[in-house]
Amino acid sequence: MEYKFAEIEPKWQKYWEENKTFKTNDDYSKPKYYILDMFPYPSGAGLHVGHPEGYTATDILSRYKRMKGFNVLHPMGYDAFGLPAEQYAMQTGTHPAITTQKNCDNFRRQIKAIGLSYDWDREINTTDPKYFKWTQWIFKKLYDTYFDEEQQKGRPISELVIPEAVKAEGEEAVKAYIGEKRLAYYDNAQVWWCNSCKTVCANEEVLTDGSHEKCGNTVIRKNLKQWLLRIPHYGERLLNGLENLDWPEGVKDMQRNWIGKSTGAEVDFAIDGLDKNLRVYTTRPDTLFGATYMVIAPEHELVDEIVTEDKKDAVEAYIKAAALKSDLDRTDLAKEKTGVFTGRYAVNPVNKQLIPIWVADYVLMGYGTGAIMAVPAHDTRDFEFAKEFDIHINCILDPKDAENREEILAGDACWTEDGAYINSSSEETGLDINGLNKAAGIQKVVEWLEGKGIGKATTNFKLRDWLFSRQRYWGEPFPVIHWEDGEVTLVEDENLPLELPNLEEYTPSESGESPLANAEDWLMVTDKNGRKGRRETNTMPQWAGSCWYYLRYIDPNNEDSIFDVKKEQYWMPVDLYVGGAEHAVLHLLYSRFWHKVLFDLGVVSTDEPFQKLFNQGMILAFAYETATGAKVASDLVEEKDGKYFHTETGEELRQIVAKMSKSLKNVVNPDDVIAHYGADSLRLYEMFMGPLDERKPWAENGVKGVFNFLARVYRFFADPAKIVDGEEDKEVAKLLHQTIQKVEHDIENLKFNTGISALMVFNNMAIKKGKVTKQTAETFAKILAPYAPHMAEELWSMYGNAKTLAYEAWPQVDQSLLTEDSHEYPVSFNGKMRFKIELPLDMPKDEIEKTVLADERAAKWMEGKTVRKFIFVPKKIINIAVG
Ligand code: ANZ
Repeated sequence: MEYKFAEIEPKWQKYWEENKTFKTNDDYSKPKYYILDMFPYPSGAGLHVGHPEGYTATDILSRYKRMKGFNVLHPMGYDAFGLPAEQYAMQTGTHPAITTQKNCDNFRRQIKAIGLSYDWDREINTTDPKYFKWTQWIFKKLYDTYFDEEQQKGRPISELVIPEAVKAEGEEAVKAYIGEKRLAYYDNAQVWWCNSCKTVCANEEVLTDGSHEKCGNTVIRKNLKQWLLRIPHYGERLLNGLENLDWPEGVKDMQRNWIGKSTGAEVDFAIDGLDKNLRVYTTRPDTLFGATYMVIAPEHELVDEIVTEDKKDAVEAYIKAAALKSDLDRTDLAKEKTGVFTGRYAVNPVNKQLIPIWVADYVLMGYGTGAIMAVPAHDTRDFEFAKEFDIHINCILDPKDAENREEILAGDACWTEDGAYINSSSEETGLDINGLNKAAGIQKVVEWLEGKGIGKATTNFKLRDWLFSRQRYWGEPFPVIHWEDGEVTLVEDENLPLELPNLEEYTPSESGESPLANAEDWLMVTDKNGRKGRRETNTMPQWAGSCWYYLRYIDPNNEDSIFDVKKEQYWMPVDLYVGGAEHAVLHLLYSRFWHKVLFDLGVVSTDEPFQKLFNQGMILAFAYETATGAKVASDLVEEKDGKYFHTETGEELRQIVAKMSKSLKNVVNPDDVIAHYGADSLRLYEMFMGPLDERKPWAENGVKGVFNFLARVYRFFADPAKIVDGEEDKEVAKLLHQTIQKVEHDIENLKFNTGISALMVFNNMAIKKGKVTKQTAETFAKILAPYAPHMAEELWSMYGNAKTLAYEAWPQVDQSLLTEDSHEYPVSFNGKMRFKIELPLDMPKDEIEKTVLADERAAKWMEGKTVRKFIFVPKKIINIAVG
């Protein structure tokens, strides 16, 4: 009864494939369950054991739900645009589509070898023109949508009401007005630019010293025309939508922080000597009396006007230097504050005092209005700045009980907590908030500002417009044409998809445009009137394809529309989405944004895409380091009696747990695990390692352990001599039903590791008893099936069943077998558990005491001692105090 997994597994994989066992039909008569995995980027390295962790979990649930009578949608695909294929193309000239195809084929082969029950007829690939046709279509929708503030929803741009005043200004003004409302727009945006590589760099590619990670050349800030998406309009909706989602709290919090809603006010300060106002955003309008200077961001549009003649050179030099810094560098609290005085003053509206206007890079252009009123007495950054540049500090909140009150009142320390207002009245303007508390202070000042028409309450979001273009070849082309007269038009739906041209050269063009600028034939277009145009050369970022892929699985081969409406209504929302925690913000926020826009436009029927989210924990591996902490590759390590030594130096090494990485040579390839132990062992071990959401190290021994379990299962359950007819033994029947209940409960709660333990316990019992009935054996095969489907199918067919068990009904728990008539008590002596004893539930206490004390196992713990107390808690514990 040898467990020949290498024969069993390919046989069933072939059966499933040939019979299309897991093909999903849109059977509306059944309840649906949509289980989604985060689809992989098909890298050249193939799968690592981290991928199958989430995939196995969702596969177990899918197989279980099918047996529970659900119509399960469980698809797989590839997020296949991306830089590596393009870089490979630059080096070798191999078209990225070819590399990608090869990698996808390898991923598919690897995934199939794990026996995952995907419906392969629904496979999608973001680089397939039949797929990205619809990515382009959605982009067009974004372009043609505006956000109606009043209704808090996206609406077709054709419904936008143009104010009369704008109309009066003429056609250009109307166009500009519409352009400002579109959710997708084309504008100058600041990007990092590497002059030696002639490419835009992502923030992550720029090192802290301002150099390009790849070539060491100093990058510069450059203004380039880019596509941007107005995601901040959906800030409020994205925030509120989180409430009803069954997502990890940590992920929700990260999204909340990223959205970063704050409430405050915009206030206009008159600029001395100019007929202009400087508008600031503040969360603390109540501190206006403490505003002793102002700061504008170096990129602020009024800088040139504000700077006085004698300060021009200094300010210009400062702005140049600031352009080289990242936002993080600029706002880091620990960094030294820098800035320069513009020579000009503003008028503080609450007391008419003149306060200096500075340019400083700790104020960012992309947040609020890009200008602030600085309140050094009560804001740490402003305090540091004022100290550095010797600016007046005016304390307006009495810290009352603070230890260093005198220091604070004198402006020698910063106070950021609440307090009672002082120095907060002005005879000249009539405003007085002295004595109020913070909430009342804010309210009074905002009302006063609104009454005077110089300020209003506003909400701000940290969320910025999403920079939605890259200077790359291997991405979705924008369906956009820029005409010589300045007009921008989109490619008509019937001409989608707009495919990528074939190129000889994948290196970026001289001008810094994407390689698409080299594709002359593709690039230049002429309309029927002879007007010349040029296609957009940027491509979409990798996020685009992954923003909506879950929708295409619903109807992946539909050529006429993005999907069938009825199918979408049936399948959405996704019931469970499983993937890595690294996608807590960007991917999940971006797809929620697109989904909400599509919802507003009536394309999808739900407001949120993913009802439940679960993050699997990262799989780590053992690694080795020397006494000085130097890492040693795993192939240079040998084990002797539980200790680890360097094979070359003989030095003893420390075993640590680290991320799998090529350099540590500790990456585990699922192909190797399958070759040694089989796919069912791989699956089982992935789940048995520990709770799904925890980080845990891969250990070869553990794989051996679950392999031994499966081999024991096979030796017993595949042995006809062990499978008998007749009535099942009472104890076996009871444990079987307890096991069904436990496995079911654990699958429903994604606690796969403990479900496996229950299966192991049952297997031990069966082996101990030496036989089980055929009915029991069949039931066991069914509850084993989600975990170890190849083995389960094999046993099932051995028992004479002709068809797959994938759609057999999940066994019903016989509750009557579970009602307890006895309980197994742990028995402790002086608080230490010594043995367990099974006692009838209806046994009176005095008889229990007699039985326990008379048990031969108790004698050892009572020898030479007397029983002082016998504590008995029904259905819980027995504790005996002896002394
Ligand atoms: C005066 C003030 C007094 C402020 C005080 C704070 C405390 P959050 O809460 O993150 O929204 N600020 C506004 N725009 C800024 C920009 N573009 N770059 C840097 N800082 C900016 O932060 C809002 C506060 O950050 C605003 O309120 C403003 O400083 C500053 F006791 O105004 B406050």
